[in-house]
Amino acid sequence: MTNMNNEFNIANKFCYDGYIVSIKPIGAGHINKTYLVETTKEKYTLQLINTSIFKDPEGLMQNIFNVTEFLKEKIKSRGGDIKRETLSVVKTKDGCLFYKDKENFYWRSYIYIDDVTTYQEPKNLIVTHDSGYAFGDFINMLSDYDMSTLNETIKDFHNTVKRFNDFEDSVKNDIAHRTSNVSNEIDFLYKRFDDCNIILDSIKNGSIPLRVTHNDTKLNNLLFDNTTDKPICILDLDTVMPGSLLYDYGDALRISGSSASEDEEDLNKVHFIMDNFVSFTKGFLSATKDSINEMELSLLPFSIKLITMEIGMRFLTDYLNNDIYFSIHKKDHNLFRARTQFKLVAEIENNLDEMKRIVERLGKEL
Ligand code: GN1
Ligand code: MG
Repeated sequence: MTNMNNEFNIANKFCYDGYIVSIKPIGAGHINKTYLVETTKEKYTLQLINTSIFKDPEGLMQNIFNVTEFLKEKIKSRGGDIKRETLSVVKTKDGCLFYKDKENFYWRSYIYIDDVTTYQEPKNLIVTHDSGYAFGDFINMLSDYDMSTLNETIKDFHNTVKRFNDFEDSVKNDIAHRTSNVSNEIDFLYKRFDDCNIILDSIKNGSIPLRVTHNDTKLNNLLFDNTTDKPICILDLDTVMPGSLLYDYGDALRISGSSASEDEEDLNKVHFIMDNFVSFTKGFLSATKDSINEMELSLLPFSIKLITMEIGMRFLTDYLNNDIYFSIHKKDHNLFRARTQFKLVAEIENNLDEMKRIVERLGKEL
């Protein structure tokens, strides 16, 4: 623990059961830094909130606390286990939802959920189906949560047009002198500009409702119980905000529909798997069948393409901006990530008509 003195002092500010025995870095997120803290009695997660991205950490923690308390009531009424089926915020010894250190860094802590597995890539069709159900069920559970009380933790998070403008700026500014390496990728996005406003327009004209959504439905944000191999808990509630069901569905299939990891360098290994699409969609629809509307249903296939393009665009923008947003672990990491996304977009486009037919058929079976 010699290098962890700072983390040890921070962890000591939280209201933990027992004495701290170890602290070690864990997690695969691109944004916040995460540690596992073990005490003589319990395990906890300690997280440094990335405040260059989350500008209002206090509003963010208030969201998470309120949402998890709300979820606990729902879980209790279903007879579930509130300690395993949602996050539990651990307050500081002063009763605060976060600890602000001397350098104005914000820290938070949760009870660690043990005996679980996370998947970076879809493991099999059952896991894929169950992931679809879990993300749909999350939206259901929050369907009567008062969205006007939520702080917007990142403005315009899934505003694809705004993301495109940011991308255009990064091309114009070219601060890292990288545009010449990526002219194909830049053209790829310019050709698809017209896609960017389709979901936004439908939200504006009211044909797609705003709902309380997760907004970051990566497969590795789901915890699977080791005994049952069923998803039990959804993590990473930083971006729970009003949004569209389509963002959660599309973003999840960006990962759960892919044959390779998000940063696979060998594009020959990257494919959109139609069987995964079918299984995930069946799971998602079995959870959302009573609330999804016709317009949402018809845009499900397109949403996978749109969100995959949006995230790829964000990776490329960050590459052009000299890698200031997503953590990178090797040279050109953001470029590899962008390329896998664009490969998936191209494959989804080729399959789009068939995907629409499948969703139409599944819709009739609801
Ligand atoms: C970030 O933190 P993590 O890895 O769950 C990002 C998501 C991206 C994702 C791409 C707040 O999520 O929007 O889809 O990376 N989160 C934020 O892997 O920007
Ligand atoms: Mg996240």
